[in-house]
Amino acid sequence: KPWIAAAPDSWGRLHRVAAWVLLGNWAGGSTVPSRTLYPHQWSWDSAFIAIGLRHLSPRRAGRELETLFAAQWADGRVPHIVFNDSVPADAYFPGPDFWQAGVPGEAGLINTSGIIQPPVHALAAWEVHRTDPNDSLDRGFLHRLYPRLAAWHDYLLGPRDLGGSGLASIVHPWESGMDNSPCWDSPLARIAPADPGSYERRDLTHSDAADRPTDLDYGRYVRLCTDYRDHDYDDARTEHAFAVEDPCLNGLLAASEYALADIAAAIGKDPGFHRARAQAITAALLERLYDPESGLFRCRDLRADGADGSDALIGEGSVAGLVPLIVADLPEPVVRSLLDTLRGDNFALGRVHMVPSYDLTGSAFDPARYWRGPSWFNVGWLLHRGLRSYGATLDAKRLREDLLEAAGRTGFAEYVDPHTGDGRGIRSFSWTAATALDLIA
Ligand code: 9YW
Repeated sequence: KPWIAAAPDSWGRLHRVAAWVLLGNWAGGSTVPSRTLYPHQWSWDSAFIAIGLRHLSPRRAGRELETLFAAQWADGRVPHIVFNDSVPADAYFPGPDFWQAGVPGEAGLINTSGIIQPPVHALAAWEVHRTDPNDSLDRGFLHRLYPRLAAWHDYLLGPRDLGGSGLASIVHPWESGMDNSPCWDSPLARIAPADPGSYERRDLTHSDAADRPTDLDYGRYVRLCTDYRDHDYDDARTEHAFAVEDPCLNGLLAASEYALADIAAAIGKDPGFHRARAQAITAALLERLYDPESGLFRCRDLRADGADGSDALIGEGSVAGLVPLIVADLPEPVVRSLLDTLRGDNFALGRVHMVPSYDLTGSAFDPARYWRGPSWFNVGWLLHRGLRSYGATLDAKRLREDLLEAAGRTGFAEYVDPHTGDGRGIRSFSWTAATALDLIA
């Protein structure tokens, strides 16, 4: 089989460059998000990367996921970073010295972080398998991964169901994958920042400070990880001063649980448990996080005191609240409202570049700063999938062209300004290339 198949339409050149970017970021057993800014393996990045890489080599895409799951902890959690020991320890902050975490591997200790990222993995594993099902089954890819994926979801719905509601909670903004989203401003305001002299940021060496989280954000991020680390990352013993139910993470969990059902069926196991669990997550999402007034899912702050009787749904409108569009079988009125919100003035689908990460009319909107406004390619890919699955064909077609055009024009930027379309952050970013490859295929 050819490694790099020809692209089916006019995106042939983009396909070649995307392949070149992605293969150039291959580090031997997995792909780095970026050679400069992120020189290790990141959890949800690897899932998006595998979804694109499968079009170049399904085996390598499988390896990407298996490398990540080789660093899975005994409690089922999949760490958000797996450190590459051939990179200097101070290349990224917080590095292995900070986390002091890891698991035994075949070639010694695998250093990892102690927090998580959204569970896109079962979805990715299923897509990788579907690319070449016979070869995948012959090699036992799903057989090996299935128990690990199931343990990962068990962790999220077990120790991480902090609200006892059937949803997983995040205990750090980094766990959302949308680090400095305005949704975290109010829950973070309660956290005392760590002493700025106690650590040194590394990200500003490679990126413009105006495009990145602030120093105050970082102080709070460090405080939260330090508390978790000092309690051995034990969810039962850590106070978790930050605890939020996030619709993006839980929407991905529901979609991944459906994929896990397909995976179970493909290897001759009963899919019933996973189907029922996917339906239960979907029901909890709708019950706990859906806000019919705004046509958007919201984040629920489990530590808001609610003394005034108010509920703890966070007011800020983030694109995280539209991601549940990838979940199957949502009630029709919910789908209709989500589509209206996507097309309306807050997210302006078709009138701005891609889909902004935060409400365009929100008071915290900033077109340049990371997850406070810029449009991201992984999120665009997810929404494209949701639009297609709910029959919004024209919107999906336009979004696809928009994503591909922006990826090519910006040299596979990390994110773009939704108003001008200018590339922001670093270039040759892996999931930008990977999602482009998948959209072209
Ligand atoms: C950081 C790697 C990661 C992504 C996250 C993104 C960013 C790490 O980069 O976080 O240092 O800011 O927010 O979603 O996985 O690409």
